[in-house]
Amino acid sequence: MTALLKLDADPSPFTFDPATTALLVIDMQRDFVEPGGFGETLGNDVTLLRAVIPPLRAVLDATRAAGMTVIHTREGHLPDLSDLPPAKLRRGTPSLRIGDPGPKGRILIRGEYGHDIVDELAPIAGELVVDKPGKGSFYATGLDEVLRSTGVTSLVVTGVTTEVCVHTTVREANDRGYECLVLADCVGSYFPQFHQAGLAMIAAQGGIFGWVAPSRAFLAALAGRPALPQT
Ligand code: C5J
Repeated sequence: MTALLKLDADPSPFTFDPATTALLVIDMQRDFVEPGGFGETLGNDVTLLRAVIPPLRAVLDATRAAGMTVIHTREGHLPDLSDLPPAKLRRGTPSLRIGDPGPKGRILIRGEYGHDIVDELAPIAGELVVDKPGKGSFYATGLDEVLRSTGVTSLVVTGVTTEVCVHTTVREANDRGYECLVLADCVGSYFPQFHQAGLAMIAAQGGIFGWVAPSRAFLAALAGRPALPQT
């Protein structure tokens, strides 16, 4: 039996069945949100991304309590760099390149401390962690097969960064037929203007890539109550 829930979203109400909806938590890794990691080597102020952690933690708690599927992703590369395209390695002028030793271990390398998910959002037993070499969560991973085999048709998308890995993933998911709701305060960017534009692009043209809503609307829908107005 389906139990459809509905919430106010941009550009139109979003309807979902918790049984066929997964929470996707994208790349909430120390490498992106803490000093000394990949994000900082690119010259970014990583403190901007930490605002995402408290609302995302509340969403994580609620989806776990509701028994929904939770999937985490991590961007990174094998220690021998065999899955790292030379173009990605050469790109830009970072202070440290992917694979170089940094204060939190080798930059963006699987198994290193910096590559793992921050303590506040650490996966619990039973939650899938998808390791991905690219920006999109579907490229060179088994994510699509996992979602299809478990009957997931909708994604609640969170994580970092809005215009890079979140956007790439939403576009990939949309092309594969998934309905994506992006929680505006649970995604973040080093560039506030890109964050705003990224969200607007998702909901524009009647929801060309999906829907956007604040996490309070999603939490209220899960709890079966009207969303509180924003304070
Ligand atoms: C980036 C990501 N920004 N997770 N990765 O390189 O968005």
